[in-house]
Amino acid sequence: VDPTLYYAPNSTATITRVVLEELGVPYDKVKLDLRAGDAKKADFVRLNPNAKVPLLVHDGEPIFESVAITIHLGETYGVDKGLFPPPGVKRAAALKWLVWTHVTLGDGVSRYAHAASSWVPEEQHNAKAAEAAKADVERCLAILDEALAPTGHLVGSAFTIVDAHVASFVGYVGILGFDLKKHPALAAWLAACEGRPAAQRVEADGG
Ligand SMILES: N[C@@H](CCC(=O)N[C@@H](CS)C(=O)NCC(=O)O)C(=O)O
Repeated sequence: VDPTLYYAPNSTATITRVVLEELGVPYDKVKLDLRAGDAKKADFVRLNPNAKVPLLVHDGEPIFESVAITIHLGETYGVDKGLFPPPGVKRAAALKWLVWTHVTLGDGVSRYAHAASSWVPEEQHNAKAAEAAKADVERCLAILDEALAPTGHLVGSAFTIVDAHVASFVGYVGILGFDLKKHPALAAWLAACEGRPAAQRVEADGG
């Protein structure tokens, strides 16, 4: 079945799995064991020189970066279904939130994770850097909460795969220890996205 998704459970590729499920696109899955170094094996690196998941191969074209994959899937399968906006200003709003999530929110999250999280060796931790990163992430969460307050969605007033993608990322921010409950619109939106059948199917299948 085309496309083929290379993924690892509970990784950035989980975002792509949720998006594929929301769109109802049939796809083949290739599961990699990151701890066993599967992403660094020659056959995979030929397809993705970054040695990371997700990777989507569609019609022979290897596509890396989860945002690029979501945009491609949205354009290809989402517009007719009303799950991704057609070209125009609503499309721009979709791109804005997808890019913001990985570039602006993602920068703070990444700095926080490197400075304070259990998946980086403790001797590399840095309390001051963690504090600064935490403040940046908190600011981003407040921005997201304010954006969600009017309609409960990021683009227009109905659910799109932009909600699915960004919520999947924000769920991970919660796992890092940020208190999402103090942002009421964000918390309600996250619970709604996580409760959707597509997200539940991915969760039941290991993430
Ligand atoms: N910016 C990339 C990030 C992808 C990424 O960092 N993937 C991690 C897993 S969450 C990975 O595959 N790491 C390779 C490894 O641990 O061997 C995206 O959004 O697709």
